Amino acid sequence: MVNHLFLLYILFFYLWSSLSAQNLDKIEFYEASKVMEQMDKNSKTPVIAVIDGGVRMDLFPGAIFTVNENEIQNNGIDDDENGYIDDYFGWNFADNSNDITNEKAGDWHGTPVLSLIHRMISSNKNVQLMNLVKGNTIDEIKSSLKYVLDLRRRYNETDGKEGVFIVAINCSWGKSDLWASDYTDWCSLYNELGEQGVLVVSSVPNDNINVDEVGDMPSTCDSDYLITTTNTNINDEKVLEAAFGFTSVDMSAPGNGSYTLLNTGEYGFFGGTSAAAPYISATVGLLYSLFIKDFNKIVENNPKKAANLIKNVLLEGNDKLTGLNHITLSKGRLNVYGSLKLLLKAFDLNDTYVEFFKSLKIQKIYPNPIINEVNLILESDRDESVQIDFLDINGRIIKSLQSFVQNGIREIKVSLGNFKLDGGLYILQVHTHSGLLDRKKIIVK
Ligand SMILES: [Ca+2]
Ligand SMILES: [Ca+2]
Repeated sequence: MVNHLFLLYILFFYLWSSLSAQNLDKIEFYEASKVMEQMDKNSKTPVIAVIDGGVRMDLFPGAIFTVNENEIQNNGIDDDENGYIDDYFGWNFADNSNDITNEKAGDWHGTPVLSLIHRMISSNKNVQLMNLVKGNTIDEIKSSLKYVLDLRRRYNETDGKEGVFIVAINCSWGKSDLWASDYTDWCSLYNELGEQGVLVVSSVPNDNINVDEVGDMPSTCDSDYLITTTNTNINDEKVLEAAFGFTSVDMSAPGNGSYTLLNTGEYGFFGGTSAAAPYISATVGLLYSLFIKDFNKIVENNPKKAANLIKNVLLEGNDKLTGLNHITLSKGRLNVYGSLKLLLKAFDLNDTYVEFFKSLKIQKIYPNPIINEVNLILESDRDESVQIDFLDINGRIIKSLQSFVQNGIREIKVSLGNFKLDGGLYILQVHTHSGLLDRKKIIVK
């Protein structure tokens, strides 16, 4: 009996870690982490503000939350004169108090959202979070955005002596059927935030609608500092129940199938558009957390330009998906690694970190399912011979072929000849003697 329980535990643990990992794997988070671990950290700690339903603070380590240092806790005085009394940890815009937990509101939504961000920044130690509780009225929403704006502006104006270095706001919510033209004040806040160096990542509705046609706020706001996010699944398809829009929706992230900490304190699935935005917000925080001398200078002297640059690398460095072609502006799904590479490239640092970059990649396999011939598009940074293996689902090599890659992109045709593979799922793996490896799933008909 004990053995069975133990096996079940192992199975659960395996499932949990592989479930949590697959979305991060999709956005090449682990590859990016390997490079980021080698880099020095920015001397300033960037903060991601999460405007949501409040969280169960007891489920997270206290050190991940930033504090408003110019405010003295619980003395009944608005020490920093920002209009909010004792907002040491943040503010609750729903009941106008400094209680940023969700105990009173009973809202379960903020914990999984914040936890998804926490997961990505937890090993970095140089990104913090600010948890703000969202109100339901548009005035309360505007107040929460203004609150962040004020803290970051104060930070900029005092050279970091006061205020908070907030670089992103995660807004896993919106208001359906509204048009930017009716809410110019609300929209202009995203520009004002951007001017101070704050990007806002927002989620589209969980509905298969075109927000360009039916409206949505803030999706329809035309701001260079707003990143509107739809939801893709692990197969890189847009989730059916997720909105889209060629002009209003910037990109996607794999929110679907996210396995995260729920408000109950247990792990579980949380996979709507609300789960997509956090991957992007966390990436913004991570990119700002790095020591990139010339970039850090821009952050200090021209925060708006820095925000623009980060938005650009997110949109340009993502993976282009045919399914997002006519329904999002950038046509792509978040790729942390791709974005990091573009940021480093912008400051001529590619060569410095090149040895940490994975330099062999299977870009595409087609057709898939295959019959007895398959084409591989391989990207490499060197000329080298490679071995191409077909593995069964137990990881056993059942067929190997030799070929070579060249610096750049090369297409290889692989013929199985007389060798017959039974129909089913296989793994195609390409590896070099120098230890570079990439693999992809294939189906044999
Ligand atoms: Ca205050
Ligand atoms: Ca106070």
